[in-house]
Amino acid sequence: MSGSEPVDADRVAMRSSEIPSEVDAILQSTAFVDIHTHLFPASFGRLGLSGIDELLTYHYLEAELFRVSDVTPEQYWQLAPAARAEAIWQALFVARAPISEAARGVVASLDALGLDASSASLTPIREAYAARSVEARIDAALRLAGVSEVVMTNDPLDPDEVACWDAHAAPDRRFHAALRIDRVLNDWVAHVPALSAQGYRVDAAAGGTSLAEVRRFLDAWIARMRPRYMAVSLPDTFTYPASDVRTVLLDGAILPACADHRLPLSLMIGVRRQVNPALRLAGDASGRADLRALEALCARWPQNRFLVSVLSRENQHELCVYARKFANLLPFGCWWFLNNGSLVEEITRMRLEMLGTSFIPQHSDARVLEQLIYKWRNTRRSVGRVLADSFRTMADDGRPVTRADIRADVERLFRGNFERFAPAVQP
Ligand code: RAT
Ligand code: ZN
Repeated sequence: MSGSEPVDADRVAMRSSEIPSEVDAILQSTAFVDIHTHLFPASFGRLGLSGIDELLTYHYLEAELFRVSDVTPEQYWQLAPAARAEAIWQALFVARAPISEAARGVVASLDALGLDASSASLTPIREAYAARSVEARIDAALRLAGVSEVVMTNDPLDPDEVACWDAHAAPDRRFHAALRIDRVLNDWVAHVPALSAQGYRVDAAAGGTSLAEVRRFLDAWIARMRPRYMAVSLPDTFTYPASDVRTVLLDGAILPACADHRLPLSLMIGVRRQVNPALRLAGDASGRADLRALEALCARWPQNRFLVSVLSRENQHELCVYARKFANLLPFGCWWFLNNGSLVEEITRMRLEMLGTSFIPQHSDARVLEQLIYKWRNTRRSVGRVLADSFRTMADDGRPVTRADIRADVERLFRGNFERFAPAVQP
């Protein structure tokens, strides 16, 4: 709907039959904030992935290749990247219909970009991509995805990424930073040398000056990146409090830094890293976590805010229950193996029933720029169905629905909740 319509049209009670199309129209015309991606602006050079070869060699599709083809992971990794893309194209798009969620996504993105997804050869698609600048690709992907801003994943211990910050890569106002601390929290001992190399006096036991130095490290990177939140992905075995280095670091450095800088901590819980290392990035799985750890964090750190996504379907209900207990907890997204239409509908329906609109339904987790297009198209489709059902049920129960109601709720879910929970902090 356009903003030029008379204001009262927004306040008129709608007929029940009008609700689904109105929800769709409002979802289409609202620009979303994508709160977790692995994307980068053009100034970050080769860290930012885009194009057909990158779309095809996405780890979701690599996992699917090994299910249908005789090629072994070992043989696959011997291939040059273009040949890997070729193998996936032939196996998953030419030899059979691309019916899985990840394969269909490539088709949807190509189609939206005006490219022929039924071509047996990748050559015309590669040529069309090559003709577009990175800047033009970013503009097109954001526009077609209906996304105005994305949040990156910024790792201060990744040498390639540090090089970009050192070179003062030009900021792009559409790309917000998120300070990712997996290496510190999940693999402390292995990363002590990297912290030392950046000038911080830390030791493997996290004793002595270590906590003060981690705090100095975080303060320095917060000043450089100006992140919207700090973030970590955690295993299904995550416990808190525990007698481990992770608890020492959380209590002694991470959570105090979040509190002082008024930054939420994003916890993505439930990944079982490298259950099949031969598959590399595709080798991670998911596991059910004990969310009492989350209860302890929310209760012990009431001044801190936690953005939380859980990877296991079985943890979703508990997450909603905890969100009802703790206002400093904001559930977000249907992450990774849950980003499928059926599960997004199920999870979003439950969240709406239990939390109203006080959650963030989805993030894209895009690693390749053009994935934004299909991931957000899918989200609009799934969430649209659930929202329309919820509004119709409310109208049946006696509270008429107006366009203003729908507009306000869509804005909350896909922009406002994030803006309020993780506001840009002024320097
Ligand atoms: O969704 C993914 O691509 C995963 O591999 C991870 O990147 C996950 O989203 C994460 O941020 O740890
Ligand atoms: Zn991610």
